[in-house]
Amino acid sequence: SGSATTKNFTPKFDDYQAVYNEIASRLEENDEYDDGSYGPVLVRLAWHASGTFDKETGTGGSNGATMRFAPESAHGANAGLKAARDFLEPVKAKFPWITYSDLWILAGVCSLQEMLGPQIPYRPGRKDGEVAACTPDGRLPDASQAQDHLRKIFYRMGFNDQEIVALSGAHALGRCHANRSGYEGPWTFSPTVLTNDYYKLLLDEKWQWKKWEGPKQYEDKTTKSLMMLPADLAIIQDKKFKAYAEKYAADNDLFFKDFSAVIVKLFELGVPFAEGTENKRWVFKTFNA
Ligand code: DDH
Repeated sequence: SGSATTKNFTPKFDDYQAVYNEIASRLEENDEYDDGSYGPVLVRLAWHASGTFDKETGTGGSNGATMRFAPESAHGANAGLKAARDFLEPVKAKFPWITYSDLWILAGVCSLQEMLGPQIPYRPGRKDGEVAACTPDGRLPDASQAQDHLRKIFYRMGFNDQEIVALSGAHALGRCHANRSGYEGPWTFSPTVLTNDYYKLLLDEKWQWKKWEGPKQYEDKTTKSLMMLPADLAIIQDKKFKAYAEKYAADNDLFFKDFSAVIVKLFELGVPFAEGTENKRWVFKTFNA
């Protein structure tokens, strides 16, 4: 828009809603990708941008969008996320005033809401960083490991056990790709709709080792078409984690409420927001409401 090219342009809610709408309409247009949506991989981009945060040093987090640069773009955990970054390039070109770091998180928010998830309040304020701000490899979780590792990784970001379990419900969405992580398959039967099915399936299905040449992963005994990572099974193997998984399996509203709260926290880790904005987050209107 004309105003967006004016010097000293200060974008407002409506300007961010326009970016939201552009992402949502591109999600609809590009429905041939994967299971029919770029939504899951955009959520993963927002999560991997944020999940590098270290509360001791204040480094990492979504401020900076340093995954644009090597070495961070080449970290094993980020394999395949170029598809998400490339998807957003035309959006960045149309709205050049938004930072990559605000755009990536807005895309995560938009995807979660458009995939029928809860409202995810949002505030802008992230600035793009330099290559020197790239985080070291190894800050994101390793799928072959279990509860001790999950606690080490997520406590470093500042999360507790309940929050670890609530965040893990994001695996209702998307799938593993053998050519990205080495793992293969979706966690649920509806990988483009956010539900509490991840917890239900974890608890209700019988999970057995998949017999294949790839890395150790589980398959459901009934259909052999779903998967769980060793790190997913840890959510029901650990007593404290399991108690939360049972609550979320029984109550989708509770899952939505807790998931929204914890994903807002994740997306804001380490971001130096302007003072006085903590209680001034925006809720975007869904595109197809
Ligand atoms: Fe995840 N995740 N994730 N994940 N994740 C993968 C895919 C997706 C782990 C490993 C993997 C979260 C936590 C964990 C999403 C969101 C979130 C893949 C497959 C692996 C491996 C990648 C590929 O092959 O393309 C592990 C380990 C953990 C953990 O230990 C807790 C969290 C917290 C989130 C979140 O969003 C809050 C999403 C979405 C995907 C699907 C991506 C896609 O392309 O589809």
